Amino acid sequence: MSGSFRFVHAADLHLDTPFQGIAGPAPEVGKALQEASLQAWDNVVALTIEREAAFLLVAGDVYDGAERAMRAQLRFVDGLRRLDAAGIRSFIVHGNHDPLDGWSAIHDWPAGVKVFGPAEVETETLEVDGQAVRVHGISYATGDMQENLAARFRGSKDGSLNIGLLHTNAGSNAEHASYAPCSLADLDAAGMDYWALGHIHKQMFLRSGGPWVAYSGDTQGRSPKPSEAGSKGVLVADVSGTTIGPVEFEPVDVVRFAPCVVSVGDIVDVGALESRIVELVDELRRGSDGRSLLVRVILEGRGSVATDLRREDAVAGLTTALREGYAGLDPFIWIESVKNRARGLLDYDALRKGDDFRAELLRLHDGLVAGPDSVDAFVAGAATKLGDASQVESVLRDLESAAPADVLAEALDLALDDLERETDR
Ligand SMILES: [Mn+2]
Repeated sequence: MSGSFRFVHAADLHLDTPFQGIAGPAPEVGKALQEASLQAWDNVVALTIEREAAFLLVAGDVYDGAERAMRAQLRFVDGLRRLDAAGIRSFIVHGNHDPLDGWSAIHDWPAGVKVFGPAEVETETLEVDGQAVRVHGISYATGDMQENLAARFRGSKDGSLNIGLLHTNAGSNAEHASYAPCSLADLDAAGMDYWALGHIHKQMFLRSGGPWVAYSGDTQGRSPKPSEAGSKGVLVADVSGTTIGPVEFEPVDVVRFAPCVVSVGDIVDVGALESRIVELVDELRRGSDGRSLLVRVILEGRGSVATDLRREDAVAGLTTALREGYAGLDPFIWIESVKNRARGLLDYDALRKGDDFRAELLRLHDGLVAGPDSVDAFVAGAATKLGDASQVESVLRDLESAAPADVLAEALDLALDDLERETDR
């Protein structure tokens, strides 16, 4: 049928980004990281051509800083040239990391490229396979954009497909800085069929149709933070007439940040811990689409092994041993760091014999679990003392599925942990 095509939505390329929070990488890892954002961009271009997309949308933060490294600019325009040569148009807006008042070494863009200006929402109209498509966009003039730019967008109700291209914090996501803030209602009201958004680095759909409101996320993870971990890529949207869908995620990243959480509860010694970590990292490798991995190992829970891990240089030694085990692999695996949050086993009986607050807490706990009715009375009493019963109730609602004794045991553990930490100081 006519009007069948696809487009690719990318954002937050952060070309030539400096990598944050990476503990002393090996030289080959450092080199790979330096290239990663640029290679991810090359992957975006290759994927767009391979999937025969009609156009590419880039929703801001092409560059990481106003300085805009020369090689990042050259690599970007190189990619756009390849797209143009393949007859694929590119639509670009700039965001808070790469506002239009930054230095640009490129003044002459390939013919098929549209860089939206900052003064007003501009509209580009094209025809793809007999379907009229209008791409609306606006760039940030300066980095500190506080205006609700989404409110300025207006779609055409003439049978055309309307796409909005914007760098924004939609729905006030508290984990990200608030630039060009707007609400989901603002986006709904604009008359778009698809909102290609940038700024939030985690891929997410705020709406899946009517209209689509999508963040493609960044193209290459940049740190071990949760929003930067896991696969990174672009969205590929299939269109038929004015209907969009499916919209699918495709990874384009080169190096992937992967958290590896290890519960030390049943681990007998450091040797067994190392084996367990290797097993978990193997699992991560199998699910990594052939990408190189930067693994942050997080040790959690209570176990006897925590005592040995507390010895000087124990964690550093474990880190080195793991790194040596993965040396020379391609794609590489680099143990970024080992975070030791494991806690020692508590000898409840010994604590009960004491005369400190921990002993008192244990006696309170023991009394409560002895009689099921007393748990309810305790919760009611605690709610009164806290002065805001709803707080306690809402916590309990979250825990509804858990048995009261388990909840109490968990609370006891947390409290004893805090007290232990106080004693350590
Ligand atoms: Mn960004």
